[in-house]
Amino acid sequence: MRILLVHPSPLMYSEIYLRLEPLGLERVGAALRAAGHDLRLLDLQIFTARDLFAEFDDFKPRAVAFSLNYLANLPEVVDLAKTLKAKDRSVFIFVGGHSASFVADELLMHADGAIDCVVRGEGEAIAAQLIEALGERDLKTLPGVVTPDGAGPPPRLMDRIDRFIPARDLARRRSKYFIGSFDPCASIEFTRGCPWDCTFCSAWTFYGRSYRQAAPEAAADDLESIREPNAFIVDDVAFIHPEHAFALGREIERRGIRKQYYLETRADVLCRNREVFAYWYRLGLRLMFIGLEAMDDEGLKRHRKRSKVSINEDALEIARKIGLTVAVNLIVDPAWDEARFAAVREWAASVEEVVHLTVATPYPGTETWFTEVPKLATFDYRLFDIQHAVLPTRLPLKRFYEELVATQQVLNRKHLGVRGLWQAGSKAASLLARGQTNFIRMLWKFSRVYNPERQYQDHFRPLEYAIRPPAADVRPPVGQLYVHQGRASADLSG
Ligand code: B12
Ligand code: SF4
Repeated sequence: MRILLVHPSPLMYSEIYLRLEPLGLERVGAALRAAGHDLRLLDLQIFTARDLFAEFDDFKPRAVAFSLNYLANLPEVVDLAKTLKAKDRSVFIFVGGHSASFVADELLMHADGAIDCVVRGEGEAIAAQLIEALGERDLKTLPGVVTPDGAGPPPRLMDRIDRFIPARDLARRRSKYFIGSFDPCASIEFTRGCPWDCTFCSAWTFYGRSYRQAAPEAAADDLESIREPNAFIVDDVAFIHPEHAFALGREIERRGIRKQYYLETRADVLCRNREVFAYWYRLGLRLMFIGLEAMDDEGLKRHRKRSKVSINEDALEIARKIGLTVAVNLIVDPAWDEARFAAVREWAASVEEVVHLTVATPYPGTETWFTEVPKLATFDYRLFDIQHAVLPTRLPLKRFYEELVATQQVLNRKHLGVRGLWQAGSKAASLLARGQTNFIRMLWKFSRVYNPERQYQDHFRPLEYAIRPPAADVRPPVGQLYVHQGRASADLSG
């Protein structure tokens, strides 16, 4: 069958810092291709809605599959599905991905018949079965499938996460994918899931707190097939288990694969496994992102981060000694006032690392969805991108954005200070020489995208689709938040 895979457009953060290949769709695409289907993929982070409609008319797909990882993209996906369905009533439209899995019923309600079903959980195992079942079987009997008439049993976890190597050839204009000076940059997955349980995060509830690893040989096969000189490791928490990280590294070394790597991990994992990170530095690891989240132990406890400020400090010291460039994240509490923003600016100016700020946002699938939702200040999905305030702010909203953006600007300027600009300049020149312009564009775009007036005005856009809050403000038993019910929590000891 002809199937068109679609990734929605970028959110604010991706307009500046990065743009990455739609790995989930490439994995689902690999599974559909293995079942003999004819596929095309259109990534709206690069292409426009007009391109999508032209592709639809040209390819004449019998099914369209949208990826919906980000809640803020929900209205866009609903509108696109409605337009495509109006063009051809017979086309089968389905949606999968992280956020879709948590708000399946709501998505179908807004789509009003334009979306035929939502697929909850990982898509590789079920996508081909779903297509095969069309017109043959009642779709609502399939695991993870939710239709307007009812839902099938819970989705099943795949036995091996490396069963389908991503169909990377489906992503067109690959030179558009980058992160900072890693331009161009591919993405790769070594592990799936997270065994921790932070209150603001849904990475662990999606996979039922399970944690699976790709076989080193399969991961190296995948890496070897990547042409880009840089790779973004998409794992939620990289290198939790040192033996797996070393085995991956040895396989990469044995094959003589040379690339530069970016990854995201936890401070305590870095402290515990410092020799792993030092070894990976020798293999090409250069950039790393650590979610510090709070500047005091009380804040870390509130987020159930299961770590301490002293561990965060040790981790930064270790990373500096290894020679890694680190970006850290702090969660902005909507209760922050001018003094608090000033204190953060002061702290950020005192450390070497690049500091990112994200605004506390309760998402469906997290525990904070139940504890914070009674306070929601907006029901607009589009504002759920952790760059907007969706909870009431202590400062007047406009003032809050002024402080937020002023702080981000200071941090950005520090990042691109005299030394940084010089380095960025020489990096930019070498990228330009190779025809890569993503990084250079990023350097000049900040003020246009991060703009307090724009962020404030975003709250007053007409609201067509409103978020459906939970029926009661009681936290359900944790297991009920899980998309994949499967496994017990994995070993954290490393
Ligand atoms: C890598 C990653 C990114 C990459 C994005 C890569 C991309 N182009 O998609 C980058 C770094 C750009 C990114 C940015 C952001 N991210 Co992010 N990201 C992730 C992360 C860590 C892994 C996603 C991934 O690639 N996994 C590997 C692939 C193979 O899995 P997958 O995409 O989930 O796909 C599987 C299933 O979801 C499903 N599936 C997916 N699509 C489809 C489609 C169909 C039809 C079917 C059947 C199935 C299906 O099957 C796939 C295979 O099993 C997730 C956490 C997580 N564990 O999911 C957060 C996560 C998705 N990100 C999140 C957030 C908040 C953001 C930002 C808003 C953060 C910010 N600082 O502003 C930005 C916004 C980005 C944007 N859209 O513009 C949140 C989402 C919250 C929400 N509910 O909306 C998550 C869940 C992290 C978290 N802990 O809360 N992110
Ligand atoms: S450690 Fe990271 S991925 Fe895991 S639950 Fe906490 S924030 Fe989410």
